[in-house]
Amino acid sequence: MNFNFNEDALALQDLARKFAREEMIPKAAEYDQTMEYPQEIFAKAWELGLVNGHVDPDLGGLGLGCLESCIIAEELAYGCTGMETAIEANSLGSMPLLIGGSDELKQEYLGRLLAEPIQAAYGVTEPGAGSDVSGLKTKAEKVGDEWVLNGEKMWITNGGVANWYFVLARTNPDPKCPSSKAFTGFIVEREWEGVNPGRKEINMGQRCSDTRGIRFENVRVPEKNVIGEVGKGFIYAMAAFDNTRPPVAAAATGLSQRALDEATKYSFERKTMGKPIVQHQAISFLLAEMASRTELGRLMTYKSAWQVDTGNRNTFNASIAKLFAGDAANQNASDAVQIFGGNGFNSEYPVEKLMRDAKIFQIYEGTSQIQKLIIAREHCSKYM
Ligand code: CO8
Ligand code: FAD
Repeated sequence: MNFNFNEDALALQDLARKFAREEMIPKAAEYDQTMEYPQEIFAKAWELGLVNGHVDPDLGGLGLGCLESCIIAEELAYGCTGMETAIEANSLGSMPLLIGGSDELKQEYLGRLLAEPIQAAYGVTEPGAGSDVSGLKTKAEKVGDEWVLNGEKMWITNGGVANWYFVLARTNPDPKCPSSKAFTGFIVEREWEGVNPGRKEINMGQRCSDTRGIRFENVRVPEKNVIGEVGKGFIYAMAAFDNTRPPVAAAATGLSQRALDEATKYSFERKTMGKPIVQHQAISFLLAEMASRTELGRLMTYKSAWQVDTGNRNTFNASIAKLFAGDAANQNASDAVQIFGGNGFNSEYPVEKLMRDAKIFQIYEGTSQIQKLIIAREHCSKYM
């Protein structure tokens, strides 16, 4: 592993950092309050090449590696994780297609994302099945040369704004059929008849990100919109996470770094008992712990991304990175609020938003408990 970034990666980092500082931070509080979808920010980021960077060059994309995507995700998340989630959801939505889709399908749907600043979404979770993906009930049946899709998805990021969705549906009704053969992935367009996104959900944090339920009622999906092989959708959906959990861990690290920076600046300014609070060891030790967590989360994120870029299976390390960085973001945000004292609890200061925004990093893209389940399985399999 070598984390001396090359010139291109450093230029991307600078670009994303400048964008976060100049475009995102000044508007973050307003978008948090209004909960409006940040289309203006999305479009500017898209113009700069900070969205969809993972799309292959032969499809017209930048072909960025996972590590470069993580560098961008961390910088954007430093600005606002609500906006960053809205941007990063395009990678998650398109990842199963990149992994399993035909060239024709990729050209059509990834081509759309490159042609205009529009969104994609990843539709797996349902009201009755989140952690237990194998338990999802949305089904697709082959009728003639089309598939007919029925079911309901829940908590879909970009659900109300996406042009198209990746939808995972059961195509083998036999309950004994293994997950690796029972589900199929489809590309479903927002404008097709029978596709009904619900109301925007009002969440604790990352409030400008658009999260919705979506109902699919007798939606007719052409055969060409099947991703890869019929029956392999579960595998594509899981393999996607190996690529997207590192950027989620990177975003959590961006939030950790922001909490650390805000808390450090404040602790130099705020005085009690005749000296800046940074000179109280209790405060400087909190900063030391926050700095350690940020560095460790970043290192594990880089390692799990580097494995993707070097063609190695990273499931174990991606889950460790997501687990550790998600917990680190929550602890850092909480410590930052503590260091700000009463001001930390107030929306005039930036850290209460960080604390609300951080919580979802322990829930989406697999809860912390599910990351432990994956880490334990991967670990134990080496002993069997
Ligand atoms: N790669 C390839 N194949 C895999 C992988 C993988 N990573 N993982 C599992 N598989 C295969 C297995 O090898 C097995 O195949 P086979 O039968 O041939 O051996 C098959 O899949 C079944 O695997 P399991 O037996 O492990 O399946 P389980 O039913 O036990 O379930 C999990 C496994 C890990 C519990 C799975 O259900 C899971 O990951 N749950 C969590 C779901 C999750 O993370 N949801 C997130 C939804 S998206 C989201 O939240 C987006 C948030 C915001 C987005 C914006 C971006 C910031
Ligand atoms: P459950 O699975 O019901 O879990 C409830 C609790 O039980 C959790 O603490 C969980 O960790 C624990 N638990 C469950 N099973 C086990 C087990 N086997 N062992 C130990 N503990 C367990 N999904 C998408 O498909 N696409 C998206 O774009 C998307 N975006 C989201 C955005 C937001 C804001 C939110 C809130 C969710 C989003 N999700 C999305 C869904 C998200 O991935 C799920 O909420 C998450 O995976 C947990 O599923 P659940 O909510 O059904 O909780």
